[in-house]
Amino acid sequence: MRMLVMAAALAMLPAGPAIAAGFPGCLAGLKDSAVRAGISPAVVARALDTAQPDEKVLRLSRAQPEFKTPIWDYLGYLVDEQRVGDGRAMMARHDGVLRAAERRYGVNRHVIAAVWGVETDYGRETGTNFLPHALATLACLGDRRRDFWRDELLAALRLVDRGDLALDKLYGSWAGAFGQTQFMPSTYQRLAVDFDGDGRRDLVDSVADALGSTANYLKRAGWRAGESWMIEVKVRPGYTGVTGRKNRAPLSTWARRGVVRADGAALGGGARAGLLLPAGPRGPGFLVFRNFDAIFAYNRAESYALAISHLADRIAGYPSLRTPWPTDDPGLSRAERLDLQKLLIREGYDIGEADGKIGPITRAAIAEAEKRAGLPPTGRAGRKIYRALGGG
Ligand SMILES: [Ca+2]
Repeated sequence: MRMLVMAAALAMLPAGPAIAAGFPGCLAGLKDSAVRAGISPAVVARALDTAQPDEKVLRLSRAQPEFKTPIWDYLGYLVDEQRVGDGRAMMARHDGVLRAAERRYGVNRHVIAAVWGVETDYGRETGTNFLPHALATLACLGDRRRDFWRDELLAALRLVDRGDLALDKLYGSWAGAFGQTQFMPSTYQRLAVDFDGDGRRDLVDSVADALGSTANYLKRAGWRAGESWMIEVKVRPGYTGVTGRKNRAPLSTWARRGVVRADGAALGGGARAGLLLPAGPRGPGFLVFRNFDAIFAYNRAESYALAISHLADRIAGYPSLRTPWPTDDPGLSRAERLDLQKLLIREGYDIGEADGKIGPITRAAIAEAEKRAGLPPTGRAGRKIYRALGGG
């Protein structure tokens, strides 16, 4: 753990004068290509004249995950009661828009809302990096895919040039995803729609445009109207049969393989699904349909698609997973993570201000607290250390 923290600290050192020295020339080249691509010189100048290499962006682009997050931590954080409740409130507030998007694109409105909730907490956390500078940094100094970043930079500037957005709206993640549902600029260029009809595609400030565009994205990714995305199932203990999103079979075949619905209802029919067992046969199982793949396309991680799928179900009023995760140390909600940080501060750990974000500093403190409590030092924000410190 400590070794990894040190490795992360080393990676925080500046790129070095030798590498950064190439930046002005590269930036000039980017500006030339933008103008040659037809973007107005005034927009290019305003976007890039003051660009400097962004060390934070480079650091994040090079960061290696310190450990694999257990699926129950990931879902505990992304599908907590707060996000479910907020999702229901936001669905009520934007009912007309969500129903209109569902009608136009055939995509279930709870899934649209769940993408919004997972991507930016319903528009609350859209990112603070100025995209032209972040993307120029990656296009000039990134370790890989410099052409990809250059193209995303040009796509972002084109959105400003054609009047969809003002330049000062281009704030997002270090990797260029932005707006209420975190589109990459090239995706925005291709798939964003003007769903409120004001003539601009504004996925930053128009909830209607963002939700309509998200529905359009899912439809283009192969969403089929009226079909399911996921159902929770159970397999026999010790199941070693077929799994995998792409290994689809009719539900009747899964029933023959001993798979049963977690809610006890009968499993049958010709709809085709793949079986996911993210924590092995003892944990919750999921039969996932073609629509799950459309959600997967949004961020290309099965855990991510599971979070969206489950959050959509929860917002729609379905219960939590029926099978518990096979662990004696489940994950925490966001409120509990914040509370855990306050408890660590009370214990004297210097982790800065409690913000609910579990970074390397909080994880190091958790590992120390675990040792003191006689627990194995995992550095995870789990229920055991939370209870040991008096939480819950
Ligand atoms: Ca609009």
